[in-house]
Amino acid sequence: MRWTDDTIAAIATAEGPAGLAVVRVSGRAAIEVADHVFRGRASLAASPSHTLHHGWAVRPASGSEENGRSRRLDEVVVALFRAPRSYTREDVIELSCHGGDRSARRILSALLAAGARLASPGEFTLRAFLHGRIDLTQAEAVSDLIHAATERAHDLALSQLAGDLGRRLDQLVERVADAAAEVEARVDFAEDVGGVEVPAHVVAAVSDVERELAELLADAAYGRALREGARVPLVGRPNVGKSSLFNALLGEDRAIVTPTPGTTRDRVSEAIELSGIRVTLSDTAGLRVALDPVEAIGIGLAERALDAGTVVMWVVDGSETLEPGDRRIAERLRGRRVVAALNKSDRGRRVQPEEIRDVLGSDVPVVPVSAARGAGLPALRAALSDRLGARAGEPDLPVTNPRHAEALTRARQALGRARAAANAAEPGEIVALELRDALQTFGEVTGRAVGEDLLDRIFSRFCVGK
Ligand SMILES: Nc1nc2c(ncn2[C@@H]2O[C@H](COP(=O)(O)OP(=O)(O)O)[C@@H](O)[C@H]2O)c(=O)[nH]1
Ligand SMILES: [Mg+2]
Repeated sequence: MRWTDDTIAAIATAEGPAGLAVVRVSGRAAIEVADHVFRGRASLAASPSHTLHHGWAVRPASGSEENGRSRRLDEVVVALFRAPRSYTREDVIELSCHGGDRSARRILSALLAAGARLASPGEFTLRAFLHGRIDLTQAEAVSDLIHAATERAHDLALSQLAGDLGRRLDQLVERVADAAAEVEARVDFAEDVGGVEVPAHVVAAVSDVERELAELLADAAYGRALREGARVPLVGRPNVGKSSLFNALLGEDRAIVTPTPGTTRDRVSEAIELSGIRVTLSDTAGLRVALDPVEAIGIGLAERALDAGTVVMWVVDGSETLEPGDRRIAERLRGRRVVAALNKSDRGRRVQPEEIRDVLGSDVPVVPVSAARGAGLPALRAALSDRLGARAGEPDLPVTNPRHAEALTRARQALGRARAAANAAEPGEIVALELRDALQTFGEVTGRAVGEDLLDRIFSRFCVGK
């Protein structure tokens, strides 16, 4: 994807029956191209910016057509935005037509015939970024906003879209840039300023920024779970009550429950919301040696779900003593984030939480529940949400994107190296180099220092028309 100012067009709305659809055009010739397909009272070229025009979209008659008449495509309202006061900062036209599959497609095809090029995914937003209207975090927020699965995720995307993260990073960048400038000045004018030693206030400023970055990153895992959702497979021996618990958590009878072991042969997945996170629970076939080929397929799926899981819910029949089968499963769960449910608490308890913790580690929450009676479910939900990193209240969560978290972690490491070098009285050049490295890394987040490759990767995940 190169930086061009040619004219792009795309359908901005989802397909299917709907009240309206919107076709968007942006670029140098946007108004001219739109005038080719629009018939209203006045030409768009002669109209002022930020005006609406009612009329018809048409496919103009080609020279070879017999009656020489243009063909109506739909009744439309056209919004005209002249550069630079537009989404992309270029001339932009938005044609609102009727929804459904035909209108927008025929209008788009007429616009392409009139000289526009079909936009790549995210290309409108890419142009907004390249023209400096928004930074890269804001551009990425557009995509997060569209894909937000919960209200909490939506709120976070809105805050990022409004530039909250970008502004916070700009403040940190300014302080690091000041520190770097001061260290470099001392290197350049060592004689005038009395030595190249890095002054204490510069070291203090660097460690302040490090601390703020650590705070930003502290909840990055929760932020990521909010942005991307989490997958939680329920695993355990056959007949311990995985399907029953899955149903109880969903509050509806979705999965098949039978007293015969091995009946859940498919994975069944459903999403619930926990602390603003979309949590996809999946009921799985019991992990054991398969008795028949169909069940074997189910077990294969369970093993795959285990690999993809963010947190695993291990279901044990707590009314019976642990079996070798339970211990074998525990072996496989070692090192993963686990929540253990001691099910069938209505039949008494013969498994102690310590037995579970002895196998899986002392930090594993063990919650007695009864899927049949619905007992213990709030505690189980709370343990799961805690395991997903959720915090109570409305924590400040600016970092939701793993790309940002990864780059900010590198920036923090570079600052740590700069501070260590300064404390070890290493040459100022070394300290300055690390500070510049940190600045470069901040630039990857805000988009001030990004290459085409990264932009391609980011924007290719967008919808076309956005
Ligand atoms: N008493 C009691 N029985 C349960 C409970 N949960 C599940 N069961 C029973 O245990 C059997 C197996 O349950 P199911 O959910 O199919 O287990 P799965 O094989 O692990 O999916 C069924 O007969 C359920 O009714 C519970 O909390 N208490
Ligand atoms: Mg089952």
